[in-house]
Amino acid sequence: MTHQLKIAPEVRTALESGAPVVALESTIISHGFPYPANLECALAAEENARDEGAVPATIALIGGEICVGLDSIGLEHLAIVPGIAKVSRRDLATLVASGSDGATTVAATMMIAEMAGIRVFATGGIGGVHRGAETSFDISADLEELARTDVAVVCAGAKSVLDLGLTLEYLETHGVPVLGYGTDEFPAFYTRTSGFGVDARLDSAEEIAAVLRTRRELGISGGVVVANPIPPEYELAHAEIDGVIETALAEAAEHGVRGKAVTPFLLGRIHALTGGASETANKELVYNNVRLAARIARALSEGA
Ligand code: PSU
Ligand code: MN
Repeated sequence: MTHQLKIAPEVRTALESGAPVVALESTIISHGFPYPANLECALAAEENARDEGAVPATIALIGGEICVGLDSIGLEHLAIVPGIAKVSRRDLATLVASGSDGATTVAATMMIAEMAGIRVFATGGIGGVHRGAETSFDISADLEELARTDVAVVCAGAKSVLDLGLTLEYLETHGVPVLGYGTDEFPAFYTRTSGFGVDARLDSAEEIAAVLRTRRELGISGGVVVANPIPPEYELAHAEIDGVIETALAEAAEHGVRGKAVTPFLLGRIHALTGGASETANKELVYNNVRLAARIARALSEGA
């Protein structure tokens, strides 16, 4: 399988020697932020991984090649070129076969990380069950991937554009643990709280690594959500962000936005409506997640 992956030399060396590696996704670059904030975030996310002693491996398709670890030219390409395809599980083979570029979602990044042997992945927020899913059937493929693929995803919870209660129910049904890092509550991306609980609270990277190791020893497959709240100094006010999210959802409904376009549309509107406040929060929570993911990867590597 791995012969089909283009693994960057630094990532390959780290994986071969059991050194810590953190996977990073690329939909966040091509569809999660406007340029140049997207490039700044992608470069700084990699720096944060290095500062914590892990090798970053940003995952994307470039010309149909599945890249695990990108150089700055690859990152710039994803940040600048308009219209790069958003790649989830269903799209992967089609885009590889046609030699296309693609920005990988949490789902596709998890698949590729597992193929490469990377166990820890940091992102901003996961996809989930959308509000109104009982009629739209809009449930992110990220959740199904978490059910089946053996990678831990460090995130700041999920945005309340989603139905967080139903998202957590879905994860429970599929046996995906939601571990709160230093929190009893599932965070809602821009805010540290959501009113929903996590399955277990763990206060150190070592304890999280111990859960991942134990799952492997017990032969339990599938993903794990590590929910890491945004640092308090960057948290937005509930009242402010809730209103913006309602407006973005109403606009999506008004414009008849459907399918894979929904999440990028909502993210774009939230950024536009908050005039940059959410952009800073979004970047900082990503860096915070990358640093925790790096510490978990280090703890796994030290205990291996
Ligand atoms: N949520 C965010 N930021 C993001 C995404 C989700 O707060 O950038 C991206 C991730 O790549 C995620 C994808 O995997 O959107 C989910 O898309 P969908 O809802 O179409 O499954
Ligand atoms: Mn969807």
